[in-house]
Amino acid sequence: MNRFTLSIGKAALIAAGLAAIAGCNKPDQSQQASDSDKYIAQPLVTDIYTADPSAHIFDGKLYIYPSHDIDTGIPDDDLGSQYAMRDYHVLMMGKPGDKVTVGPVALDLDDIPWAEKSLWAPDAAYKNGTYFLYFPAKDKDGVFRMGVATSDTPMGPFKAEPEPIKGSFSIDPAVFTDEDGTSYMYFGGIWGGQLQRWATGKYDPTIGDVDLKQDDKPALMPKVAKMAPDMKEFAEAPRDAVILDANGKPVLGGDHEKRFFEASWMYKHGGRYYFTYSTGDTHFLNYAIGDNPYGPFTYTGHILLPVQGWTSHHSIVDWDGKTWLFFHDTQLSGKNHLRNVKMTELHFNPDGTIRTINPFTR
Ligand code: FUB
Repeated sequence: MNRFTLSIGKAALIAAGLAAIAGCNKPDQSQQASDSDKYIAQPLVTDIYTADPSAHIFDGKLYIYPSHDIDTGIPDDDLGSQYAMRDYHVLMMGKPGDKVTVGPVALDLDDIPWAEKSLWAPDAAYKNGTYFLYFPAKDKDGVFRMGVATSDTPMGPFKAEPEPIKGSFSIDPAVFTDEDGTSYMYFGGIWGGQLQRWATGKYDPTIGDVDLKQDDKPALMPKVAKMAPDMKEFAEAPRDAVILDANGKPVLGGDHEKRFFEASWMYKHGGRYYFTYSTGDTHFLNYAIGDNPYGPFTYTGHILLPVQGWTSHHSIVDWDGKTWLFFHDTQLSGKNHLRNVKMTELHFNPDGTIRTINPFTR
């Protein structure tokens, strides 16, 4: 089943309601699932649809930088055209369990000179008094690039740089700052995220909408690049963050339960580097461990089993003495492109492996 056949099935169910959907960008309380106890966690926000949560702790408070899902009525396709998001809002929580504040618009598509559409999964970072919002968007040629915007507060508003980051491509930026103060961006996503079109190092639109269809060859790998001191450019050309299997060989393109699809995140635990990611069409969140920020990373296991909805995306942070997984599902809407973010505690075993989380109680 491809990325969107599931969506098309669901779209058939909602086709009768399409007229009502136009302009309906807020969760309808009457649609919300009544059997909320079947999920291990509840939506953090019910006023708007939110997805792809990148969580950070700034001055002891939790800030989540999510996508802001909207319903435009655009039909589903293999490129994810229905994910036609146009702005970002930042979420803030004072301490675990507190009510979440939904910030005003932090960045709008109309205020990004180079971007045409598709504000997908963002991330944020802080350095020397400035907050940085990193985001993917399609440029006027339909090619995903990565932009950066700055603010002097974590909630924004953010001001976008006039051009995308030089040498950036594909989607899902995740910026990790190591203990020595060096920051790295991890990024990439296959299928609608276009990573396969960069397989030769140059954008090739003829490569198609899915993957390279080379199941016996190494999979397309996520990318990593050190950030320049000003945090607005790459300090080097992006390189592969290679994911190895248990035999020390690159994970193969045909190994859909292990291979990288999208949704990079980096988390450091016990001095080791946990590269975490989504497997897309098999719907897992996985982790792979390395001993430096560039990898290679050895596939170790699943963090989260498939959630309700096609996409899975996450972040991991330490906060208030615990480790938290932020993720999303479609509890509020039942629709793949109208998601809601959640959080739940993550537990490590003594050997550093992660206890796999089931997002359902039944
Ligand atoms: O939200 C749009 C896309 O869906 C993200 O960029 C992917 O990670 C997936 O969650």
